[in-house]
Amino acid sequence: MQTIFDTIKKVAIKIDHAIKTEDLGYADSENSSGEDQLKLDVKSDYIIEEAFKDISIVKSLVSEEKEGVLELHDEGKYTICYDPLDGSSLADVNLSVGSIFGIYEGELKAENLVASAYVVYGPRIELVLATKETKPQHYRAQNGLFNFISEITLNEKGKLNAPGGTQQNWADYHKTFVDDLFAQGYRLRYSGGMVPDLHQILLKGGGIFSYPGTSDVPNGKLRQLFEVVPFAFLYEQAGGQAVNDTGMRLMELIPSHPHDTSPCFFGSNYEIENMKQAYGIKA
Ligand code: P6P
Repeated sequence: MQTIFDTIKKVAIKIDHAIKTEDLGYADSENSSGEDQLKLDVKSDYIIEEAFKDISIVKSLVSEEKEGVLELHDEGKYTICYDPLDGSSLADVNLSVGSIFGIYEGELKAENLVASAYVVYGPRIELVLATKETKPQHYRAQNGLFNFISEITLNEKGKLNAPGGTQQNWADYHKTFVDDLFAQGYRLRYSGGMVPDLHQILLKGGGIFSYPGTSDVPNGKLRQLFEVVPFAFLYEQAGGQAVNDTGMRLMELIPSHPHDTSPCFFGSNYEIENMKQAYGIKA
């Protein structure tokens, strides 16, 4: 696993350089979800694929930017599902973006995730990773090297509220849930970038990020294998919870297609219990 983590560190430095030096324009292509691709999306995906293609323990790759599974090594042990540059359109307004990696062993379902990592490209390059044996480990890059900062633990209750999705399409009970937290004094922290938004809650001790099913997107927008499950793993390892709109653990998801999405709630225990109550979910 260390080889995979070391490769992610190398990839992070290269993608950060690309963000800071290359064209922010659109490529003349779409990803498998039909979204226009930025040249940076394509470049970041290429950097990651090139980095992992010669690592024999990597069986295959699944990218948000490509359809299907890229088989690499028959004798490999791990499949890496990744979003090479999540929230990439934020780069052209100089907001933070990120890369997300889910490392799976065996069938591509949440319970088979054995490690997770994400990189935040912001004022600094930061990396958070965890295995089943560790709490999330926070690193910060300096002069191209990643220095360990601390282990991450979520408080029982936080102060930050990151409500995603188009508000006019929220269910009434979801709006009540969100507004109730603000009435309790929670601070709005939402940039439209999943990685920096979830990173902030982890580093600031807690709160909740929600991207619910909505009338226009009933199954939510965020992809299970390379966005939702890797963060669900990290939030649970940090002592928090990660559930869908029925209260099911996101770590029990079984996607039927690599690009399946899910409504998702990541947060400290107090806020997730608030959500379950607002959604009428029996404890
Ligand atoms: P909305 C970025 O496009 C992304 O996939 C995530 O990074 C982010 O959390 C979400 O979409 C934002 O979506 O609908 O709030 O703009």
